[in-house]
Amino acid sequence: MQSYVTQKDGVFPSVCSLDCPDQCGLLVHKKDGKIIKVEGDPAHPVTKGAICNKVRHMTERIYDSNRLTTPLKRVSAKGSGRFAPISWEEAIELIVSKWKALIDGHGPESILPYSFYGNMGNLTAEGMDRRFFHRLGSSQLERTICSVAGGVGYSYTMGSAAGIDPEETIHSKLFIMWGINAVSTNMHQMTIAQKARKEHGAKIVVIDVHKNQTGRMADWFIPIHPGTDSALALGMMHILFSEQLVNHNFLKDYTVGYQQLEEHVKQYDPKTVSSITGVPVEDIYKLTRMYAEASPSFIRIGNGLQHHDNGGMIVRTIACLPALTGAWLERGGGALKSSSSILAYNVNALQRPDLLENKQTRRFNMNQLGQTLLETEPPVYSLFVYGTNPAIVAPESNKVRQGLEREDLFTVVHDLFLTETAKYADVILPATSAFENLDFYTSYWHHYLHLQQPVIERYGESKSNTEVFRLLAEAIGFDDEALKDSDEELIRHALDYPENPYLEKITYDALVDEKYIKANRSDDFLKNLQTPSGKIELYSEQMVRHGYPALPTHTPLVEDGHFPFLFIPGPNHNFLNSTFSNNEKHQSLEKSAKIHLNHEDAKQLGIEDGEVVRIWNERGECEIIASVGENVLPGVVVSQGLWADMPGKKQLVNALAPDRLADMGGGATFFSGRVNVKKLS
Ligand SMILES: Nc1nc2c(c(=O)[nH]1)N[C@H]1C(S)=C(S)[C@@H](COP(=O)(O)OP(=O)(O)OC[C@H]3O[C@@H](n4cnc5c(=O)[nH]c(N)nc54)[C@H](O)[C@@H]3O)O[C@H]1N2
Ligand SMILES: Nc1nc2c(c(=O)[nH]1)N[C@H]1C(S)=C(S)[C@@H](COP(=O)(O)OP(=O)(O)OC[C@H]3O[C@@H](n4cnc5c(=O)[nH]c(N)nc54)[C@H](O)[C@@H]3O)O[C@H]1N2
Ligand code: SF4
Ligand SMILES: [Mo]
Repeated sequence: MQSYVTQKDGVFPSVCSLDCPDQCGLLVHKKDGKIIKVEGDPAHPVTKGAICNKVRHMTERIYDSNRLTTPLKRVSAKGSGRFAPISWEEAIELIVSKWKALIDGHGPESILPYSFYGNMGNLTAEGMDRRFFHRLGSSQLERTICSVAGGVGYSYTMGSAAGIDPEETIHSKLFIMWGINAVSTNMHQMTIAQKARKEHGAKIVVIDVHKNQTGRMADWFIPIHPGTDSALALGMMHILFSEQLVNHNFLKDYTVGYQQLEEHVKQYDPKTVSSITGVPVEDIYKLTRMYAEASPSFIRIGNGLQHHDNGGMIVRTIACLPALTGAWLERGGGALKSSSSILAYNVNALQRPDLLENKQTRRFNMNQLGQTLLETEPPVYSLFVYGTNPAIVAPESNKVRQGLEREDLFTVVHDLFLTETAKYADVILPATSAFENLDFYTSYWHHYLHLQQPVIERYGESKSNTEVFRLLAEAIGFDDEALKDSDEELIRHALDYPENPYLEKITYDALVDEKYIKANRSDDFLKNLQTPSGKIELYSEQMVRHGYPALPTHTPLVEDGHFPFLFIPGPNHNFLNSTFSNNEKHQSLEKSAKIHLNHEDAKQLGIEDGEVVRIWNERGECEIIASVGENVLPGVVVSQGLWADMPGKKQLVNALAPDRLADMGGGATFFSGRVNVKKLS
């Protein structure tokens, strides 16, 4: 087959590389060897030709005049952002000589890789890089910034990261969008819900702390106090048991511990729950009866509600609800947090953890980068950042920046742009865009695995992640075959995985023909749960062993200073985390950074809509335009979007976010910080 790259003109299949559940099928239009348009692939069974505005403007990002074209070396003070071009040979030599000296003086654990899923391609995000850093024996990173707390919580109840097939939700009669801003962050789930509403009168209920675009589309929007969702779910369980709305046969056949749960939820009477959550007593009854009557009913569990101190327990608790009504038995009934177990591939073959000799190698939680750089003994002396932009996206940004400013820290950043993080680098390496690489993609929402074949030539002198780690391995003198595998070989290793029968027919060769293939999930999901008991664990002995209560429980948020407002700095519609926050087109779509404030609070503080306010706590401060209204409850402040500070504009919200860890998996607690607000005089 002729490669897409060598064909100057035409339309080529592709897949969206961004960290977004939808993982849309794309068609890339080329003229004279350049991309001129990116659109949705109408043949894709789930995403059906619809894509978001962000990616419709992807060409502007790929060919942005600020894209990096050559390696760069720092030529003045750290953080000043002044660099000079160097060759790849010089860049690799600089890195390797520095690392060799560090390894001689301080051992390989003085080096720390820091990465995330800026490109979701499995080779790019967790392929050759993992092999390389295992072989190097560097410190290891716990990649906990996104969904781990909820993932662990969900698994305590359900055994793995799997729920119903989202395509089946077209049959659902009730959609509860719980802590998810689906219009912005999972648009095709919203499309399915709206179609179900039109075709058979399905209802859409949104439970959120902010009435954003998703809330506005709901049939019923339920505002809730941040971090109290497990109390609401427990109150629903209280009513389900007390009004005999539970499915006893299902509980007997498929669950463990329902008798203990029935006793336990007696304490969560609607009045108590209302005082915790702010949801009126009659609404708790109404929601519960609606949930019990609608069949099939579907709960889409978002990521927002688990970015809290108690986020793991919140998701663990909500995940119990469908078992009480037996919703799982109906086609289109149940819940979905993530589908990532469905397309699980051979991670050990791809990442080769066996190459790491010292199994006691120290590990750092990525949510605490500032602490790691400032307080660790013996220190981390070198950081290699790729596929992430911690100067903006990590909590406690002021600490992160202080850490990055350390003169004795040697920082390498591999990215497409001179990001806020790259400004602190000693060496910057230019990265290819996903359209320039071979890779495979596994959605964490739908059940399709995609092959991405390169569509365009590499931009300037940029190199892919896998190429960079092959070069580093060679220059440092590692001659392991594992560090020489081609991208195609890496994909073949990853897909060779008999342990996951759903992948049976998904091979590299089949993907070259078909571009995307659906997991073959033919077994009975409920009969193959990966919990210790093989059943849905309403009562979990495993949790007791891990130091948690056995039954779902509401635990309040951690005290966070004495500031009056809870601050929820969420993502926005036109950026993807910090991606696009540096592209003019996307900035103009989003206009400006804002905080949403309840009009009662605004009145007390003398703040008018559109005025600039100062928000601060002991960690940092921002000055942002206030949007006053009824989109948030009193006592809550919400911002959207990960904007960088700009001259005269302090809008880096993560300067305010805590780097405490959530109750499970070392997850992030972006949304459990408190702030004060006042009018900027
Ligand atoms: N347009 C766009 N799409 C994206 C992203 C993006 O930045 N922009 N990011 C991508 C990534 S990496 C991820 S992880 C996902 C995240 O997407 P989502 O799963 O939607 O998560 P968030 O947008 O963080 O939060 C969802 C909602 O939770 C609400 N929330 C916060 N705290 C609470 C609470 O205590 N209770 C309840 N009920 N609600 C609460 C917030 O107000 C928000 O509306 O989206 C992905 N898609
Ligand atoms: N306040 C607050 N903070 C948050 C969140 C929130 O809701 N609120 N959300 C959190 C969540 S859920 C997540 S997932 C994180 C995400 O945070 P990040 O993982 O940092 O995601 P991005 O900001 O999109 O940055 C990805 C970077 O990778 C680069 N990149 C893209 N492709 C490639 C490639 O092929 N190779 C290399 N080397 N680089 C590439 C991009 O140019 C970009 O600079 O942010 C977290 N931070
Ligand atoms: S960001 Fe999400 S919705 Fe937009 S094209 Fe990519 S996968 Fe689709
Ligand atoms: Mo995320």
